[in-house]
Amino acid sequence: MAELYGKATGTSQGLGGSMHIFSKEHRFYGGHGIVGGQIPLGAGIAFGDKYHNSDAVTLCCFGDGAARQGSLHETFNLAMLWNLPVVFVCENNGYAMGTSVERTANHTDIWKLGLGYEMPSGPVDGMNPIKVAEAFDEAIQRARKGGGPTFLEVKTYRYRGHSMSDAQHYRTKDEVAEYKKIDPITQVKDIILEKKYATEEEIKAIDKRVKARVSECEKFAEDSPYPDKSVMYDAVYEQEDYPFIDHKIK
Ligand SMILES: Cc1ncc(C[n+]2csc(CCOP(=O)(O)OP(=O)(O)O)c2C)c(N)n1
Ligand SMILES: [Mg+2]
Repeated sequence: MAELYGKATGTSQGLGGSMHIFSKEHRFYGGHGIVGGQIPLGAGIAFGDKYHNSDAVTLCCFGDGAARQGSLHETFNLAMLWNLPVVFVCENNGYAMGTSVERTANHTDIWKLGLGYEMPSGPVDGMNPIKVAEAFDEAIQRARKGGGPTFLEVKTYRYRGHSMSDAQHYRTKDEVAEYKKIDPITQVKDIILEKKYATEEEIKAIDKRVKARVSECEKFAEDSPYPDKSVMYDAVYEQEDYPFIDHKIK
């Protein structure tokens, strides 16, 4: 939350902001401002793990818009060639900003992009959490046993606009309402109640606890200081003799 607010107490010391929430300690490597930039980076992290004989598996998540970037193909090729422990996850939420999947290519089965590289690939019902868990489990186990990459196209939906300035003229309210009927969180709640894993009251208590935790995080972020000007160039490449601007902080 503090990173989202650009505060010094954030995981990237406030230098990353919403697009570069990053924690090496927790193996959480972004957010990337360059759409699809994380695809080759994810394979690079998996390469590092393999090189160091770690049993870690990288989950490399990106959107349907990002899947149309050319670097996906170079990455898939090398990930297969080097048998890297990585699961590529395309979260197909139907839109890249306001551009529907149908408008970005002549085919809409994004998972099929893996087939050209003989990568185990398939669609997953992203509105069904159990199906998602099963597909991820299988892919992670494969990577951990030395079976290499998997490509999962998780078909889901984005209820909200891309940003606050998105007037959502590209879809109807009915379309959004249809997806809300099969909301994954509601589905999980129904399963929990049906199987009597918890009562309605217990779920309400969990909701309350989570809301309190989020408010606590918000307050922590609001009360934290902004980073000092002196760290502005700490995490970027810097050329000492850059001729055009005097970028040294006074
Ligand atoms: C290389 C690049 N091109 C364009 C943009 C502008 N941009 C930001 S988000 C976005 C759409 C991404 O769509 P998708 O991958 O489906 O992700 P989603 O927004 O659905 O999470 C675009 C085009 C960018 N950040 N980087
Ligand atoms: Mg998208």
